[in-house]
Amino acid sequence: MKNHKLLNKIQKVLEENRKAVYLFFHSFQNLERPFLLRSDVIDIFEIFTEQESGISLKGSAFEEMISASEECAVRFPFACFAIRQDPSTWFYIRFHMEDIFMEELTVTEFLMFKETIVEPDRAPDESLLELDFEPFVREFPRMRETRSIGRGVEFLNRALSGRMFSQQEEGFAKLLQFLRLHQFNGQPLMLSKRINDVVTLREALRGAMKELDKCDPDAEWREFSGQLLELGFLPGWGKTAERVLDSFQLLSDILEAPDPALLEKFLARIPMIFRLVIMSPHGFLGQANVLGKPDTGGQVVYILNQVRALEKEMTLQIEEQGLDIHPEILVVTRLIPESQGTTCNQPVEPITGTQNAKILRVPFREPSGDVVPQWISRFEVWPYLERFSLEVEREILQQMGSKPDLVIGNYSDGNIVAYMLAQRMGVTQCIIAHALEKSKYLYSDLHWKDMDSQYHFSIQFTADLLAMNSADFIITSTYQEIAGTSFSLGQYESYSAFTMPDLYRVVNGVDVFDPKFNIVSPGADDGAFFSCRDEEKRLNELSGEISDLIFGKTGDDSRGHLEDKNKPILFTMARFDRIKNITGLVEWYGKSPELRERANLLVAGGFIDINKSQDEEEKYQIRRMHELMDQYQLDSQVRWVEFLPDKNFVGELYRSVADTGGVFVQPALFEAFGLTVVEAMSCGLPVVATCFGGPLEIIQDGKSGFHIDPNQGQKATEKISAFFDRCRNEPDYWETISRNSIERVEERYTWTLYARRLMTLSRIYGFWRFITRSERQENNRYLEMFYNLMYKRLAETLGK
Ligand code: UDP
Ligand code: LCN
Repeated sequence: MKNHKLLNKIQKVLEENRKAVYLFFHSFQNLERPFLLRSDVIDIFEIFTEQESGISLKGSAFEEMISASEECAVRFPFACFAIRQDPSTWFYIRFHMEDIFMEELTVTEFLMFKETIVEPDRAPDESLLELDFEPFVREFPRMRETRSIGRGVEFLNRALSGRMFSQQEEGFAKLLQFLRLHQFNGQPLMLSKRINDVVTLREALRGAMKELDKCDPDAEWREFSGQLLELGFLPGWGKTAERVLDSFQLLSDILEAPDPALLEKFLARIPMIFRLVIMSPHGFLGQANVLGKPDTGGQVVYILNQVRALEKEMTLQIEEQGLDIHPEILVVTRLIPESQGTTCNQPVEPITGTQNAKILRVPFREPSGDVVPQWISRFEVWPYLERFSLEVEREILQQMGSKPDLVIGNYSDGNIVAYMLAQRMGVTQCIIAHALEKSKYLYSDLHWKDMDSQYHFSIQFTADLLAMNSADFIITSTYQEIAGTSFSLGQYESYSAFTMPDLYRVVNGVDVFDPKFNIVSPGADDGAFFSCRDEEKRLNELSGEISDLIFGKTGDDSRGHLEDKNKPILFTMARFDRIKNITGLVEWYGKSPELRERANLLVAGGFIDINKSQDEEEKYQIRRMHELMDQYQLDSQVRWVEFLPDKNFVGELYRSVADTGGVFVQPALFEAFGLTVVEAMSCGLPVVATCFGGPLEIIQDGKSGFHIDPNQGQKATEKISAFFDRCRNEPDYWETISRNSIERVEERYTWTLYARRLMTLSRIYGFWRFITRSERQENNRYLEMFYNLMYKRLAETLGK
């Protein structure tokens, strides 16, 4: 047994409290399920320790183990626990429930134990394909501290520059090689062929800096470039003499004494990203009339804002480097001929508010070559993606005239296509998860066979593993998306070890300590979402329409009529997915006379007429909404309107709700990030949001909003009622939370901060990709095999 401190302590408890441990496990005999979650194990333990026979285990190492149990699998006479003290400390223990002994298991043994429970008729499958990515990164720097997770770039720079410059001259030669790479449309940038070794570079730098010292700092490149060109320097170092001198000094300092901070600063200004491709195939990706369509939500909003911010930042940076080049961005999605009133049937659509960014749409094709005319669900896209990626590659080359400098994937399908493109075109690959499915559906890995006909998770998780392990860097919106919290697993962490019985077993799928992870949080569109106190900007012209929306009579597209217009409004708005828990909120409200007395409820989402919906999950939620409105007789206190497609209108609605002294409620069972939360906060509307997912980090509970546990409806309504009471007693309280919300967003969640950071990361990871390319070959080959033998086979089978 490895020398885990906790294990030794548990061993001692077993020896000293054998009887209590036996009786604890004895209570497992009545279990109806073989798999227990952390909350189940804790509940069983609490009930047991309330009895006399259990008291001795209270406060012991055994209790410590129970609270850290991520899951427990039971098959008589064994109970196996996966213990997670934090993302770095996972271990597995097996208890013999009759003989009361324990032993540590390897991750493989633990996963095999689970497999035998799911498939009791099969012998333990020693030969099942086992995936382990650890050997490929063993020689690569890895972080150790949980607080460093999500700050990979700083760590990577420190670690790799130390390594690269340990043999200084060799390191400098690599840097020189990298600087000679840059060009745009065949025109070389930065260094000419004249500078072909480090000695020449040093000399040239000395000469150039002397020249520049004599120049007016504001002089532009064309005014002083003559001498520099002679020395071997090409455009790309800066717009003004001052900036060029600064870049030369940075490089010269690095060549004198390499330092990671200097290197980061220097790399961050190298002009190397001019053409960018953003992949997002599923759903309806357009600029109007798309929200409310199936599979279409925050990801689309995120991408359009991202593009505008990135183009602005790229233009600014390219200009600062003295180049007259217009960056180009293509957002690539699926062309849907039957476009349901959207522009998704147009092959090319310029993005408003940009100079040179477009949506490029490429259709899915059947094996016969016929175009797939209709929208298809994100769960069904897999058989089309490889062919799609080939056509996309051709279209990109045609549109851009050259390969892109960076490909960014979004969600599982966009990420796997980004992988295909980056591999074939040899470009830097970044991925963004948004909301992956694995953590949304309980036991989606273990019981994959039961769900595969509907969801095809076997393919999706394979795609996720490929994308995560091939990406040069990964952007997340929050920390917990990577590594979770003390009580929940991170979205990425859930890929570190899992099994899909009879398909494959993953013992090291992703490492949350990998320096490829970086937190770069999105923001809200400040043109639409601004403070309710900004009277000049407010869209007062919409007040009549908004008043109708909130207080109007029941119609075809609304239900309920708010009788008491003087109460503050509780507002919620989301896609009608199960996970958003909107009907959960309506039920809490229905059951809480206190809350009903204090506020009206406004719900925006879905359709009132169920026949208008195309989505099964949405239909279920619509049915449930009607049932709840009837059951709790809510028609005079709840106003339900259909989803709202116009962001400017939505912005003014948040502000109008703020005018009533109201709040925005986001009650999701899990929310990957939660753009609505940031939008409402930007408008100064206090937010009460789920503690599972992004809102946990966005909001500081009690300061810039409030957290609620979506599994504890009564407590949630009590907390909201208490907020309204406090607002009544302390006239400034609502205002304080409102102002703190705006401050919080301005400090952390803006698109300008996002774009600056993403551009810096792209350059730095691009650089390290170039430097470490030979070390990554084994990993790439392993992925290629996994792609061909597993992903492709699964996707082709689904297509038949
Ligand atoms: N949204 C909207 N109208 C609606 C519902 C949502 O405009 O009726 C917008 C909302 O303003 C936000 C996005 O859709 O910009 C939802 O993003 P979020 O991250 O909150 O959730 P997702 O839908 O991505 O899960
Ligand atoms: C998907 C989600 O479910 C949201 O939580 C995010 O805010 C959105 O994508 C944008 O990343």
